[in-house]
Amino acid sequence: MDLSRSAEWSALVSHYHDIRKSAMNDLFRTDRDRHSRFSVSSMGMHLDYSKNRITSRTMELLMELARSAGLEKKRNRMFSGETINFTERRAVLHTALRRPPGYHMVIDGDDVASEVASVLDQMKTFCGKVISGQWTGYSSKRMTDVVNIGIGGSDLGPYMVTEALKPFAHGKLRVHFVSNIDGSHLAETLKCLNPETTLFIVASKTFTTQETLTNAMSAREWFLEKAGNRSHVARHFVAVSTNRQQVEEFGIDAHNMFRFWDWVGGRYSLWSAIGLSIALYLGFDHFSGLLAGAHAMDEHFLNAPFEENIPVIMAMLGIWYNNFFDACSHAIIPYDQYLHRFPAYLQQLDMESNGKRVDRVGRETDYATGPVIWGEPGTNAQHAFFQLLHQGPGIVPADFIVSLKSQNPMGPHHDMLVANCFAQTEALMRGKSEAVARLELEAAGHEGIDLKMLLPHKVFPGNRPTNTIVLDELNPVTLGSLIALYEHKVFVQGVVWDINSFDQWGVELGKQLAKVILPELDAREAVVNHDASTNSLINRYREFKISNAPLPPPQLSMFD
Ligand code: G6Q
Repeated sequence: MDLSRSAEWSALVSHYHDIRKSAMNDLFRTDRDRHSRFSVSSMGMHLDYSKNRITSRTMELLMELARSAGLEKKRNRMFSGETINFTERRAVLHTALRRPPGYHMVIDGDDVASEVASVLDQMKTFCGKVISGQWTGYSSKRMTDVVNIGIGGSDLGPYMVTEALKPFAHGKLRVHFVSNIDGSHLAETLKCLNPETTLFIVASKTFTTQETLTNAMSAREWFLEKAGNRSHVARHFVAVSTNRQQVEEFGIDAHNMFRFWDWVGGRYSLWSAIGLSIALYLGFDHFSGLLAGAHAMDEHFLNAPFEENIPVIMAMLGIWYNNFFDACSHAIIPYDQYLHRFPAYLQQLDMESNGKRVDRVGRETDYATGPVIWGEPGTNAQHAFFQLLHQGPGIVPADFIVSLKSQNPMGPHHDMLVANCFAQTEALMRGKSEAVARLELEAAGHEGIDLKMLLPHKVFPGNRPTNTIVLDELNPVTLGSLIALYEHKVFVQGVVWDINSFDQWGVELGKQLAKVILPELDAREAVVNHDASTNSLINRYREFKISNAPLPPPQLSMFD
């Protein structure tokens, strides 16, 4: 399909011209059913999307666009394990990881249902042993700390989930995440750990990732400094990977390897054994709850009509702003401190999936694709970047996420949090007109030239769109549904934009060049084979290294 020349796209362009000046305030005033028409409740989650610049006609046209992109068929192709990630020749089956057993599907010779069930069993048994203290370290002490060493998809999901579900942790294990190649990350983490009671999970799909392997090797050195005997590594290092050979070469016993499969993309892998740190920290039952919540969202995505389908609605609203209002970013504002890593997690999910500029047949798109995703928890965000949301020149659509139930009821805190969340979406929509701003200034005693100078700064244009997602409670099940909601939102957008949401070639070039530069940092002669800027940066560091190199040990002959 030639998206931007399709009849459905053109209809949206002309509808945009009809609607772009309409004010949401007026739409609410003239339509008493607006809120109930533009909200959906399901799975302990309420999506209110009535504060968007839409009418019923907008939604009809957006759903027509989704249908014309073949969404239904493409959604079914993903769920049934077809090779939709065609540039890597892989199926995309993270949904199978959270599907109850009893179905039949064979991918690359793997009987998917039984493979998944057997790894889940292995995880369950292992978690049981570690949590109960039956699994002991080399000095017969139980484990107190788990360190997940991984990066990207092998870090962001588990880290985000363990932070989000802290109140559900059983408390017998602490969990830590080391991802950055910057030695400070590992060093700071190890400072508070005892090798006798620390379990390392080396989480890497490929087991070739430079950062993860380097961190894992340094962690092993740190461990062996105290433990001494290499045979002790087996009690303290386990691996999650698709690459058994590399895992064994690293020195990890294959019995302590938890496998997953090529048909699980890195950024979609928290549901696989990559979630081992989650299962250890929360207990296996809560990990199962997370999977169940995600599966409920899968079923909803598969079965709900588009008009009531939460991921489809959110995806098409995103397309409405990205492609027709030229909004090029999207903010995620969880009014929940436990979700403080959720925007960072979604950055990878969305931007690595849909940050593509060529369509499926390799043509450059003449329309925008993935937006910049960003955000921070409210209310902190209000005191930081909300200025731009309210009075900046363009619109930044935003998702506000809040729970009815607080995990830490304490005086007025939760009421204040919720009031701020609702007030911000109201303020973004309502704005403040020049007339109201003038009255307020006059009431405060301003007049004449002083009032004239202040007035434009006090006006809020309003009409700024938001979605509000209200969870009954943030718990393993609702978090599972929430994450799966965004996964499917990203999928729908990729389908409409006709891009491959499941590869990530854009991360390769920098890695290749780093391999060239690494040995050059120790070159004896000045490096000259890059551009002038890169040469100069390399040489600056080289010279620093040379001038700070430890002095060679004194030669005896010098004292003869
Ligand atoms: C995600 C990406 C990427 C990947 C990391 C880690 O979709 O593929 O973020 O997860 O590069 O890769 P490994 O798990 O192979 O170490």
